[in-house]
Order: sequence, then structure tokens, then C-alpha cells
Amino acid sequence: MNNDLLPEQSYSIAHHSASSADSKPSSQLETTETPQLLPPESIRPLKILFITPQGKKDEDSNQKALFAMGIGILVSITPKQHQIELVDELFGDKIHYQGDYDLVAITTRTLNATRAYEIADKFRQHGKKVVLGGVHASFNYEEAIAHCDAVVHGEAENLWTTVLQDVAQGTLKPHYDSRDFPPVEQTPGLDYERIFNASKRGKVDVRKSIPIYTTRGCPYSCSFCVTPNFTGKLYRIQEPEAIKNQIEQAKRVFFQKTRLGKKPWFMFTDENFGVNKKKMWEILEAIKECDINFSTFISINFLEDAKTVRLLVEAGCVMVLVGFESINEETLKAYGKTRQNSVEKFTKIIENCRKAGLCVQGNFLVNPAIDTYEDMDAVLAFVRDNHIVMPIYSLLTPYPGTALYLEYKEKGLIVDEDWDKYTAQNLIVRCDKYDPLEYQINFLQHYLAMYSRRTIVGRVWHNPIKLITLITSILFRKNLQDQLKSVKLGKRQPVAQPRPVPVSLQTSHKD
Ligand code: B12
Ligand code: SF4
Repeated sequence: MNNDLLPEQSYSIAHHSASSADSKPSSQLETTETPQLLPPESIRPLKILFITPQGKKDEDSNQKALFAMGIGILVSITPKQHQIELVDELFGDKIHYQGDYDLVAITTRTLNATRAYEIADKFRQHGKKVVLGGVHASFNYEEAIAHCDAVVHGEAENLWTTVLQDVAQGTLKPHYDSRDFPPVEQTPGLDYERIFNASKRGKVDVRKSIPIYTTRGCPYSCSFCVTPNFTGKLYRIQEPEAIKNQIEQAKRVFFQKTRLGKKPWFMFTDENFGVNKKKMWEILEAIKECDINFSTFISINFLEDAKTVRLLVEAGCVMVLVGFESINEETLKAYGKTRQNSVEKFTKIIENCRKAGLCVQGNFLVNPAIDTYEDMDAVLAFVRDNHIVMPIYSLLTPYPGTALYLEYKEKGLIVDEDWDKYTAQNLIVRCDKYDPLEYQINFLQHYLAMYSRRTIVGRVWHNPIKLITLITSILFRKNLQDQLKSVKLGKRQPVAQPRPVPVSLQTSHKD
């Protein structure tokens, strides 16, 4: 969450942002009406395979949760007569292309899009119907439809039963657009029992995080973020009691106590927890009794409030994930931010959180057009001095669907559109100030230095959660060492030529 810098636009890669993926005016694409929607339970039973693909360059260091939230939602809203199976490549699940599925449903992000297309192609060779959805396919209809039978654009809650009916009746259309259906005003809760039964995960201990969400959407408009054009500005909140029940169910079906710990670890996947402070407090009060640990994305601003910090800790929050993006006041100004003394302010907030028992994880962003090697040094010093837990350092990546993507496309600033490289660790935008390869190496060296032995020791010593901090730091360190080695060895990697802006993105948004 980066809305401390809002409402102005900012450039960064973050995790925060919400329901109408509005890359294309739906009228431009073929979206045929389903003549008559039958009661969902009357559709003939289908065998559905849901797949979460793993990007070819996706590292294990990307903190993975037990299942992708988009898939969790789809499973939970699929009418009960249908038979469901889950495959998650992030956990090494194997795909059986010969399976007798009526429908293969694949979720996409940019970094796993090419892998998703490969899987889709292979299933289609076996005569299976394939539907692609998720944030990447939503904004790249023309590209995605070449690999599947149908593309779903935007939030799927109010169109999914139509898709299933069309599959059952043999009338699947190439395109389903959330904007042609009623808006998702209330988001559904998760059916953990059904997810557990369909998934290949058994019970897990504290080392795995169980995903849950409490809110969807975000009212802000950061230009680097997909949310404003995707799940959208309508901020939807689940009822505290409903959240509590889901936590209890998830604990029962997914969690087992071991010597490593007795409290399950949940990952709140909200884009921006805390936009509605009163509701956030109600949720935190309600889940206090659940006896869990959890992490959540939240704006650093919200953490200035001592009551919020206290309620977070009392509810079991042990780690907040904050989008700092940059700590350099000059850089922040260049992004259009005018706030002064940000470093001092951040330091104080982080210290207060730690004292209260809350670790602060930080996301930081490097922009090759602005940030110098000295700026990288400054971020590194900030991470060390403040003992930031699990720092995530990203190279500016304009993802399709963001305002930034359109701006960079227009200005010709995107130099590489090999989606496999969209992990936020690769230089895919122009770098004029420095040699691009040297810049990439320098970035990785700074990232690795955030996981030097000395920094890890300081981090473990100063933070309340020691074992997890140590284990994750060692994992990150190992991944970064490997990455740096391969960039150095690989020297200049081949660059995939930029693609034309998809037709669907050339016109203004529908809302
Ligand atoms: C939570 C989160 C994470 C969690 C994931 C937890 C989990 N298990 O899901 C963690 C921390 C692991 C994570 C990591 C990263 N993330 Co993240 N993350 C998010 C966040 C904030 C919320 C995702 C979410 O839960 N959304 C709610 C669900 C319900 O939405 P959904 O998945 O889109 O699904 C809906 C529709 O898309 C559709 N749908 C989805 N799939 C399918 C499939 C079919 C067949 C159909 C019909 C429909 C359909 O139906 C669903 C219900 O409406 C988003 C922001 C956002 N707005 O999406 C960023 C976001 C997805 N992350 C992003 C990025 C960049 C990353 C990282 C690269 C960051 C980094 N520097 O490491 C890594 C990559 C990890 C990986 N391997 O993919 C970007 C992705 C941009 C892109 N175009 O791909 C986003 C969009 C944020 C941004 N910058 O705008 N992330
Ligand atoms: S738009 Fe919202 S969710 Fe996205 S980065 Fe900004 S504050 Fe976070």
C-alpha cells in the first residue's frame, strides 16, 4: 500500500489496488449474450481443472500462499454439482493433459502468461476447452484468445455461472466481460473445505501461509498499479463475523499444530487493508479470538495511529507489508510528492511498530530514469538501519493495464516485452543514464546486500519474529545469489521486441 503518497500519482510496483478490468471497451469485441440463464444448479455436472501456472523465471522467494486467491474465489462460487481439481505449479503439482476435463480454467499474471499459454495450447491439442482469466489475460485479449476458447475479463463472480452454462450447452463464447454483467457489489467468502478437497495440499504447519481476504478494491489511483483499472475503486468489505467464520474453517481444514508452532499463519491478500478505519478496527476486534498470526498490506500512514497498531497486534498481526517505494525525498518529489522528512517519519513509525510487536516488511522501487547508484545506497542504508524484515526491491515494471504501461508504450520507453521477465527483477524499460547491464547488476548487488550476513543478524536481533525472519532471509539470499550469478554469466540477454499496444487498450476506459 502506498497511499501515504496519495492522492497524487506515483510510480512504483506494489501490491495494492480493484472490479472492472477496463482495458477494452467490450463493445469492440465479440461478446454474445447468453440467451437464458438457467438456475446454476440445473446445469449438467462438469469436470473442471483449475490451474495456477508458474512463470518460467518466477523465484521461490516470491512469498507464496497456499493457493492463488482468484482460484480460491472461483472454486468457492462454482455450483456444487461440478467436480473440481486444482493444480498449482508453484507447489510442483503435475499436469495431466490426458485427463477427461470438460473445462480447463487457468489464471494469469504477466509473469506466468507465457507458461499459461503453453499449458492452454497443449490442452487444446488434446481437444479440451480452455478458458483464461486473471489480470494479464484481462488486459491482453487479442494475445490470450490465440491460445484458448474463451477469455474472461475482470472480476468473475457475476459471470462465472454463465461461462459454465455455456460450456455445458456447447455454446462457449470467446469473450466474457465483467462490464457486461452486474458489478460485483459484494464479494464472496471462501469455502476452505471445498478448496482443501480439490487441492493437492494436505494439512500445513506454520511454515505455509493460508490466504484470506477481508476487503477488495482501492479508492486510489497509483499509476504503476493495476487495481484502479481492475478490481477498481469500489471498496468492498466482508462482514467481520463472516471473516471470523472463514478463519475458523480454514484453521480446521488446513492447519495442523507441530513443534514449530501452534498458531496458523494467514496472509491477508487485500490490496489495501485499512482504507475504512472503522471497519478495519471492527474486523480486528472480531478476529482477536481466532488465535492466529497474520500479515497484511497496509499503508505506512495508517500505522501512525497507535490504536490501529495496538489492534493489529492484539488480533495476531505480526508483519505489515508497506510500499515505501522510495525513501529519497528528491526522488519522491520527482514522483510529484511533496512530503518532507519522510525518512525520519518512517523511522519513527517503524520503531513504534517494532516496540508494539509488529515487524515491518518494505517494498522499494528503483526507477532507471531517476535513481542513481547513490540512491540505491540510500535505500540499502535505510533497510539496514531500520531492520526492515524481508525487503522487496523491484525494478520499475509497467504492467499491462496500468496507466504507467500506456504512458511508457506511448513514449517508446519499454524495451523488452518478454512476459517471463516481468518479475520486477529485470530491466525492461529504457536506461539512458547508465549501461543497462551494469545497472541491472548493481540493482541485484544492492538487493543482495539487503540480505548480507550482517544485515540478517541485525534484522533477526531487532525484530519480534526471529525464526521466520531468519529462514526467509536465508532463502532470499540464496535466490539473489543465484540470480546475480546468472545475470553475470548470461551477460546481455536477448531482448524481446516491444509489441504494439493491444487494440483493446487503445481506447478510453468504459467507466
Ligand atoms: C495478494 C497479492 C500477492 C500475494 C499473492 C497471494 C495469493 N495467493 O494470491 C503475493 C504477496 C504472493 C504476491 C506476490 C507478487 N505480486 Co502480487 N498482488 C497481490 C494483490 C494485492 C491481490 C491479489 C488478489 O488476491 N486479488 C484478488 C483476487 C480475487 O483477484 P484475481 O486474482 O485477479 O481474481 C479475480 C479475477 O482476476 C478473475 N480471475 C482470476 N483468475 C481467473 C481464471 C479464470 C479461468 C477466470 C474465469 C477468472 C479468473 O476472477 C477472480 C475473482 O473476481 C494484487 C493486486 C490486484 N489488484 O490484483 C497484486 C498483484 C497481482 N501482484 C503483482 C506483482 C507484480 C507481484 C510480484 C511480482 C511482486 C514482487 N515484486 O515480487 C509477486 C509475484 C508472485 C507470483 N508468483 O505471482 C501485480 C501483478 C501485475 C501483473 N500484471 O501481473 C499486482 C496486480 C499488483 C500491481 N502491481 O498492480 N502478490
Ligand atoms: S492504487 Fe491503491 S492498491 Fe494500488 S498501489 Fe495505490 S494505494 Fe496501493
